[in-house]
Amino acid sequence: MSAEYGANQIQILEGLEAVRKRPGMYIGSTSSRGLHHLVYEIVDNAVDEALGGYCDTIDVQINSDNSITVIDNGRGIPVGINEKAGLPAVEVVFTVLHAGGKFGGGGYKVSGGLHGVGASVVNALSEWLEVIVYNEGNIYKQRYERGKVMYPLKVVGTCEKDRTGTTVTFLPDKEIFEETVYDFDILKQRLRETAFLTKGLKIILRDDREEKKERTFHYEGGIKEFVSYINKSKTPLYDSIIYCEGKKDNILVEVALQHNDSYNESIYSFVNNINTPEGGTHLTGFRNAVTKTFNSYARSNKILKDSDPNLTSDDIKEGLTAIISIKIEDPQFEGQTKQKLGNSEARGAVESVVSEQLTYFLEQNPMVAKIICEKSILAQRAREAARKARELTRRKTSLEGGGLPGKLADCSDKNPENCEIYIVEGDSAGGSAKTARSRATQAILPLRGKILNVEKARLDRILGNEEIKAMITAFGTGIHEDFDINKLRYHKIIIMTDADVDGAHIATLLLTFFYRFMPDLIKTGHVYLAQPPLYKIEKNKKVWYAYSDEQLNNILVEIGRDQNNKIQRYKGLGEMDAEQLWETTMDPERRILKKVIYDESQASEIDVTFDTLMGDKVEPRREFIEANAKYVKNLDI
Ligand code: TTJ
Repeated sequence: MSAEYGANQIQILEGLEAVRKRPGMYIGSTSSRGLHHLVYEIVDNAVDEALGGYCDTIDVQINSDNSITVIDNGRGIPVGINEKAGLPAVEVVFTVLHAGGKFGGGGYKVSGGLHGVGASVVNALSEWLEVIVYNEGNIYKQRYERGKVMYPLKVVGTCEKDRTGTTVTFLPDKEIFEETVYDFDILKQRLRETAFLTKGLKIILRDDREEKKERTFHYEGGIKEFVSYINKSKTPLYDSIIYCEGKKDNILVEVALQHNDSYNESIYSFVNNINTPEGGTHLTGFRNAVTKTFNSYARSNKILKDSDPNLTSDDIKEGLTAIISIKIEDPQFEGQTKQKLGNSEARGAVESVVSEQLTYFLEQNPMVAKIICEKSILAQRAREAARKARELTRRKTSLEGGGLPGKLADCSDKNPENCEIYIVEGDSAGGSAKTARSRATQAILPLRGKILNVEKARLDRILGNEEIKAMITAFGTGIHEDFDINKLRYHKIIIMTDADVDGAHIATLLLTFFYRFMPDLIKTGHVYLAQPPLYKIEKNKKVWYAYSDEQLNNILVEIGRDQNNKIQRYKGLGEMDAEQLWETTMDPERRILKKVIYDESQASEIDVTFDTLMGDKVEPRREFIEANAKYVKNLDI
């Protein structure tokens, strides 16, 4: 053994020891995240082989002891001696830091991206790792423990000459990782994404622990299928998925897109299969191309008139689902988290490939082009209208007391803490409430009929709605990012609707509006539901009110059931005169208010609830109204 060999060995051991000492520096964390990262690190090496066109199947297995096996059918990591290290190349791959890519000889590397630290880091952080290479009819094997070579690479058997590939099995080190149990779903998510991004590649994920599971991801359509997958739970605006593919300056560009009927965008960008959540030059190129191409198409086809302003990228992105995937030899990642592509040549490459092919697609598919242009023009108008509406409400609220809605009967007290506003269903009940109220502290805002469902309308329509405008100006807080709780003009906002299904529905629509536009109003406990009585009971000139059937029964038991009882069932607020309304529902001394509460930990659940129940189906809506109590807490005042 030469002196040089010995020196190399020492270097190697020092290198891997450094990884074990400061694992976070190499894989980000030693939590579940880092644990799963080990798998991607190994799989990405096999994906590189697939990108080169030498491998079409990758098997990933979670073994019963939580070790992981990754099998590919590529050429196999070379077993020949690497001159510089004087060792088999495969041994260098697993024992020398940053050795990845040295044997690739060009090409786009998935491995080596963000945290692309290579197989040697996985080896250093594994209790043990075994690699098997099938090559030229021989089966080679080597084993490592915590990075240390257990024996020189050896031939352990023979195989068919056409059987080639690499198999790696490793057990993450419990001394390093806080978590050593693999999560099938986490791996599933990431491997599915990898399969979408590498068209034609078949990835099989198997779980051999107690609960046996297996999933295969294989997409001949690649990112086109990725887009349909994302849009599956939405409603696409047209059938085709627009696809652009090309190569420029040695950068491979792939883009797939389709619009759906929502108002949100779902755009994901990747560089060498690595997600770039902060975007970068490739995303800028995409945005430029899309904006330029749609504007010039819309102008030359007179969909946009000469006097119309240009569409912005935001207009075109409304309801857009898109995947931008590029392959580049030397990706430069920037930004705080190194998740933003910096290579300036990527901008031009994406822009030119997308402009050219999108232009061609639009010319070939005028129906689709028209749908997208029209959707974008609607978005443009909505944005303009929303801007105007927002400015209007902003201006109005800034004028103290001025510009209040005509329908509002304001209170005279100017201290918001003392003030309440009743949002009342219907003009007639509004009239009674105005007569009944205590002028100093109680304001009344009557709303006509059903209010707009904000889940089903675009911002401009919402802000153009008279009822909604009236509420925003009356409250004084503004909405969304302009919302300022300190400007709230009434510390109690009280929804007063009929005690029937329609009334409950109106209350729900109002709560939805508050939830979407001024959630802090609910979170800070300023929203209440008034409780009008259901029954009026009269006996011998005495009067009782019942707010539930149970209460009615209790009263009847107390006063005795006989013919002298006169029971009236209120079908709506309108059946009460002003005095009755005051006594039963508005007098702070006697009324019952329910405070609407907001459970932060249920936020996404509430989100889904509103989405589902503001739909067209009547039954679930009824159920929600009954279940409404979940979000509403009793509060007797
Ligand atoms: C490199 O260029 C010569 C032929 O072999 C190429 C290569 O490295 N192929 C390769 C590596 N295929 N598969 C791998 C690989 C697979 C796994 C599962 C893990 C690792 C570290 C590498």
